[in-house]
Amino acid sequence: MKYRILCGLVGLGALAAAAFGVPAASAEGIAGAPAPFDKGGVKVALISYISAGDFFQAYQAGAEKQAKALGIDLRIFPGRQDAAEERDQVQQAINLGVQGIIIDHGLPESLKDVAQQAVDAGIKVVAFDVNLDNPKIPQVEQSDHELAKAALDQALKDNGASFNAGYVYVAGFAPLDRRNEIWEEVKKANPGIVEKARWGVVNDTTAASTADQTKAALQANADITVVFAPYDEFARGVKLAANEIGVADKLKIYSADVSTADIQEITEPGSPWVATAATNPAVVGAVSVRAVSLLIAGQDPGHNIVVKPVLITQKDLIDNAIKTVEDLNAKLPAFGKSDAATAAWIPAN
Ligand code: SR1
Repeated sequence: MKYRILCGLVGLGALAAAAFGVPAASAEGIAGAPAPFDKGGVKVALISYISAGDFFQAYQAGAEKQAKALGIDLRIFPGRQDAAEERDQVQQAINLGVQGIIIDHGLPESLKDVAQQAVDAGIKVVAFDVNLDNPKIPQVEQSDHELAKAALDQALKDNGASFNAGYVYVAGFAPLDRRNEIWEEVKKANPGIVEKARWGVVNDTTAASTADQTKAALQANADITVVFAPYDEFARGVKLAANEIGVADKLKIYSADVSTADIQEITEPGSPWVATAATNPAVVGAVSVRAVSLLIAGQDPGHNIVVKPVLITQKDLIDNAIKTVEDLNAKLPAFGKSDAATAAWIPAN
């Protein structure tokens, strides 16, 4: 009897939601959605290369929220910066019989063939920030060119076209490689920008390891006044080092990404971290789930799915009393939402 009442309530909820134009997910599926979402029970794997850090945690949270709204059983495979393990996880997901796989970052050479195996098994695959070079696999990205341009335009605005720079970069990560293309273009267009030192590391303690490297780089190049650190873990490391060696007042840091903890670091008195260009990573996670869901439903999300970044300056944050990512969502609608990979049957989250 209890079971019947519960079913009745779920059914009424779905009807009410549909009446207001918002489909609702339940264990039985979404009323009016295409198969298999009309019946529910869709399984998707989210396989990450990196899980630590604010960006990746928020990305995962956004993916989980959107999956829940779609009634998806989302299996999360934690990323430990281990290419062999990530590859193995793709094979595990194939064996689990999932209908969709989201591959979040990673090294293309260790993933291309297993991703193709998944496609051959009829599994729909979407890649975020890893170029799998496969026409069947849509690519989600944050428009890294635009993101780097926005941060570097602000650096030029604040510092003029001649300055000594430090640059934090690790080759081989698609978003960092795309941001690097813009850094190279900007240097070429502005010969007064001199890259005095380049450093960087991506590991399970990226900020702390970057801080160690930054201390050495800044001590050896006391004339660096600008650091381009286009990943928030890099920027945190540079800021930590600048504070520890007492040069924060002579330095300006331009970065990518934002989180509530980053906003606190950017707005604290005397912070050298003056601007960042960013998307809301939770929105990117939601877009990734929507893209794979469209594929599973036999619909086309497009091959290049782009979430647009916004420029966030220290001054804007302070002037507008923005303290959290939720404040940013409220003040900047373009940051809090994306219309990428949407459809009338997909519930907003
Ligand atoms: C190691 S790659 C780090 C970047 O991935 C995502 O694109 C985030 O924006 C982050 O900066």
